Amino acid sequence: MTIPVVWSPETRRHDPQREVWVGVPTEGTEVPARVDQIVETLSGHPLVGATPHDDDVLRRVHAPAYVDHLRTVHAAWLRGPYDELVAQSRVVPYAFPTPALTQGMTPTPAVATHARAGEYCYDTMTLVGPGTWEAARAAVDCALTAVDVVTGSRPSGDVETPTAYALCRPPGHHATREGYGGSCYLNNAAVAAQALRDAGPATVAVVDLDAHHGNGTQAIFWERADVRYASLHVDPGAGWFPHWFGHASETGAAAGEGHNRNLPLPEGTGDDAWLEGVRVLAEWVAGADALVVSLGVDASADDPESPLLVTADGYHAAGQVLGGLGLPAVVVQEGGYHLPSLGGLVAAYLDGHRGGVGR
Ligand code: SP5
Ligand code: ZN
Repeated sequence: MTIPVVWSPETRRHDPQREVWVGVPTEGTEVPARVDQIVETLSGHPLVGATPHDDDVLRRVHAPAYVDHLRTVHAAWLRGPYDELVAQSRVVPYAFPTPALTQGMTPTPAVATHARAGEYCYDTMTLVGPGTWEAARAAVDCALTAVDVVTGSRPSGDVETPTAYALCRPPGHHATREGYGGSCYLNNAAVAAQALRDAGPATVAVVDLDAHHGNGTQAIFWERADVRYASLHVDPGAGWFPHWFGHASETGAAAGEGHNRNLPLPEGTGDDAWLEGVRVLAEWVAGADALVVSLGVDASADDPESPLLVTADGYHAAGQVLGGLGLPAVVVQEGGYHLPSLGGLVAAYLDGHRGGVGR
């Protein structure tokens, strides 16, 4: 059985070149070659080109002022002109108006682009370059086109089992309503969930298998009961990104109280305990009308960005569990950084989701 793979060559245009981590420029791991690896490995599935969608859903999931900032900040940087002044063509913030600075006062938006960047970007690892906006926006089109496939407004070639995979890059689950970080700019999974809601399903569940907690998705749906967020990830309490969120005590607020669920896992967790967590989350979301899977494959033992030890067999089994829910599903790519194994892990998940046995 095959699953439509929605992609766009534009997603390759984001080339951050580095991540500034603990003050040191390191070689980034969220690289354009990830797209090629996945496309090549999924060659047995039908490839669908993403179609352009307007900004309607995007501007309801994200603050319009943030969307406008992301679209324009690189051009502003070039006018800086930081490329001439400091030989730096990528937008990198250096100061952040967190409560440590603002102390209850309302800050006036900064004039300097290098300060303005800190109003929307919450870390130093997530650089904006010449093609970043185009790639992130194309990733949103991948997610929205996958929703079209699943909701039947676009032929999928297989109407019985409405499932589609969106090859989104850059990833999205760390992007909040008003900002970006963690290698993420626009929250593709949140856009998919909102678009599914708009298309009919009364409740949507987002199950996040990325090794890191999807703090952005959690934040976007924090006060909503119609989109439930469930995540399995390395414990931020053990010192892992996103550090401040992802704890089991975070259960939502207001109308969303009880509609958020985090299962933090210890470093070194392997298939058995991870799959037990997948089953717990699957049971918890079973009553939903549609499913979004935030498919990060960085929980793999080979991955350089996480200490979890999940195997391809584990991802295959996770696909069987979530596919077994029998819900219309949009599977959205999140993290996963070990180029040689990345595509195989995605393929393993998708084969499991569609009830396949082989890889
Ligand atoms: C979507 C996603 O998986 N984002 C991951 C963000 C976590 N990155 C934080 C850790 C950065 C440290 N990387 C330095 C490793 C040196 N190779
Ligand atoms: Zn991750």
